[in-house]
Amino acid sequence: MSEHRHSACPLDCPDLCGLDVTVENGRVIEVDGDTRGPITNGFICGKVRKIADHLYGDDRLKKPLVRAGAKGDGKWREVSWDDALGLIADRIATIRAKAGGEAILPYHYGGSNGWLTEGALASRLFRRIGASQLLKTFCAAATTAAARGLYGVMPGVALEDYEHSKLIVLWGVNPSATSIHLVPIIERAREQGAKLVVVDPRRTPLARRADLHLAVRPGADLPVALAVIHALFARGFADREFLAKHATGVEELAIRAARWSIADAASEAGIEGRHLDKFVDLYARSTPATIRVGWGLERNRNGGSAAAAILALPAIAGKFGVRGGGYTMSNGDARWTVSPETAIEEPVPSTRTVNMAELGNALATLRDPRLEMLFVYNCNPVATAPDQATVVRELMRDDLFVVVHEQVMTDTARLADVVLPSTAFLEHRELRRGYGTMRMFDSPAVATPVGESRSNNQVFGALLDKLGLVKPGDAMTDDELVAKTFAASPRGGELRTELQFRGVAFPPDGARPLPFVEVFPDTADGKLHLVPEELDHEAGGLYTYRADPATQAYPLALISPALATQVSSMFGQLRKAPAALEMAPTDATARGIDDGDRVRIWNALGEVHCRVRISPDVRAGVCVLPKGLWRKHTDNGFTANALIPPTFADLGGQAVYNDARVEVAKLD
Ligand SMILES: Nc1nc2c(c(=O)[nH]1)N[C@H]1C(S)=C(S)[C@@H](COP(=O)(O)OP(=O)(O)OC[C@H]3O[C@@H](n4cnc5c(=O)[nH]c(N)nc54)[C@H](O)[C@@H]3O)O[C@H]1N2
Ligand SMILES: Nc1nc2c(c(=O)[nH]1)N[C@H]1C(S)=C(S)[C@@H](COP(=O)(O)OP(=O)(O)OC[C@H]3O[C@@H](n4cnc5c(=O)[nH]c(N)nc54)[C@H](O)[C@@H]3O)O[C@H]1N2
Ligand code: SF4
Ligand SMILES: [Mo]
Repeated sequence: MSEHRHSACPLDCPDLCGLDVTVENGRVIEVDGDTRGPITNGFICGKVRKIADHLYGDDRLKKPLVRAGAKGDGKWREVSWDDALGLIADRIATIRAKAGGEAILPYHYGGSNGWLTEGALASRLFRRIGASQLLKTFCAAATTAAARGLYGVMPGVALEDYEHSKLIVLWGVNPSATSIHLVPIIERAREQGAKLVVVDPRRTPLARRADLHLAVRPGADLPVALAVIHALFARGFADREFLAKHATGVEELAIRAARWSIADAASEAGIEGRHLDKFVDLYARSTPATIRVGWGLERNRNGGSAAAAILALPAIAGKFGVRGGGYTMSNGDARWTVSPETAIEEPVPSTRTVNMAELGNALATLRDPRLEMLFVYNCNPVATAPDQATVVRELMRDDLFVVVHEQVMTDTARLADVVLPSTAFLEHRELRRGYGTMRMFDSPAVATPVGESRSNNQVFGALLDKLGLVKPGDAMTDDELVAKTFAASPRGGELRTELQFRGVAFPPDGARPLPFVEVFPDTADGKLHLVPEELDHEAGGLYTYRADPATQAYPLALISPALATQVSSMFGQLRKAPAALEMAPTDATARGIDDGDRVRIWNALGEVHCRVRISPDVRAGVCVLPKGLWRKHTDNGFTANALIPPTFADLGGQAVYNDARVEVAKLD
């Protein structure tokens, strides 16, 4: 007997789809989109439509495993949960007694982005044992710092409101792969006469159809945005009235932007000045105009300042105040008034913080104490962290105890001492608010967990218990954690009722709040700060351009955009096709490389061997190797991440995935 159940997709994707799941005897048979919220409108991506391949595939972990051979050689012994957790609890206790809690580092990122799996009991456990803390910088650290610095916590233009725009700017974002439900909305807007501008080093599917494509050099968005700001001021397009009422730092920004003429910025970005002029004109004259700020542009040395300059544009040009006008960054900043933090019930200790983007270095060099245990959950750092060669080498260190809680045997799990099988989102309850669409879902478990897999809160709850760290009154189960979260907020009861009866809830300002009409910056003075002091200090001069790091030895910029078929590295086990480096025809010819050749891509950090695909869609000087590939997808077991420096952007400690510089040569 099959039955239909409602759920929601908590994967790291802006769309946050409501799902209609067909289940038979506890097994997922079919998944499709539902119609409980706007946008999804009954259809979803292929990744989740085919999630049964992930849930029930050969790579799914079913039992706790303990390493039985040398690190990474693939020999495992199946053990009971009690033995596995006992082993881990003993190790935690011994390390704490000998070296202190800071010798333990929890290592985690989005996994599935829900509130119940992202923090909750894991946060409580690692706080109570005084572990080192992780600064989460893989993604959105620079853009969030910029957005919060300028606007505080303020939601931007709702994705569904793009339909009302007359100009849509996609800046460092590729919705055709990463937010597919925005594409039909953009298409509807275009049918109603909207123009489309794409700023991206690649000719993405939407760039191909755009009215204007600015194929900037990676990392050159800052001069481009500053030149536009300068031109808006100089050509009388600045909305002085709006700025006087709502902004601070106007003159200071104008002075800093004046450093960049259209000609200089165009030359730095490798685009034509007349195209940038056209952009200024289009942007100034179109209303409503909105900018979808993506994440491709933040992942370089200038990423924070670039995001800040782009986010300043709608204020300078007076684009707020109408439906479909402004910008969209993360709509996770909708004012939910509830926070999962309230259920953790343990304050953040004053232990040291480790930036996750330098995992390899931290393992190699941190002392007093040295890191002795890494506990990985919701994350696959071997495939997703920078400086992969160092990460791999350090994870294989004999005196490091590595625990990985995972759904499938990932490249990271392979290097673990203990692997714990994790449930997937249809197998556990999840509470999740969107960072694209402004809605929240409470999705119950709809399928039977595969094998002996357990949810994050089951695992971390059991460890708290084994270590004697449970306190009276602690919420311990998913249901208790949800109840506590809502009970702590004045609006919690209302939200809970909405979720219970409609299955979906919207923020108090609604799902489409109008910036500067219904929602305003929540900064101390309610204004937007164009040159916020904290950011200026952190960046060592906000809006200061750091030059392209290319050298004669490593002249090509390597970027690694998202694949349509995966979410970062997730679902990579299902990918059969080997990796291919995309290169511009001129760069290939200059190196005597033909389409399909095997090549070596290298820099001082490492090298990757794979095939090459010559593509007219990549601008000269840039090559592309997607994010999230697994080691099996290349000829030498290293991916783009082996070439990415463990350095940071100018804000937020952000990882700089799109700042690698490399050389490429034909192999054999
Ligand atoms: N299918 C799918 N969906 C996803 C994901 C996925 O992996 N697969 N990942 C999810 C996650 S974790 C995130 S963060 C989002 C990311 O969503 P996006 O921001 O759309 O993703 P990216 O592909 O990383 O980058 C977008 C574009 O930036 C361009 N780019 C690279 N460097 C620069 C630069 O310096 N300047 C400019 N202007 N553009 C640049 C790339 O060519 C790319 O087309 O998507 C989410 N959705
Ligand atoms: N080269 C390159 N690398 C990049 C980027 C890039 O642009 N270029 N972008 C970065 C970006 S944007 C991001 S967001 C990061 C993402 O990097 P990661 O956080 O490592 O994300 P994923 O690759 O999705 O891996 C998440 C893992 O969590 C597991 N998981 C899912 N749900 C659960 C759960 O409930 N419990 C447990 N225990 N595990 C679960 C999944 O099976 C998956 O293996 O990657 C970054 N890496
Ligand atoms: S990954 Fe994105 S598009 Fe696919 S089902 Fe989930 S929310 Fe929807
Ligand atoms: Mo991300």
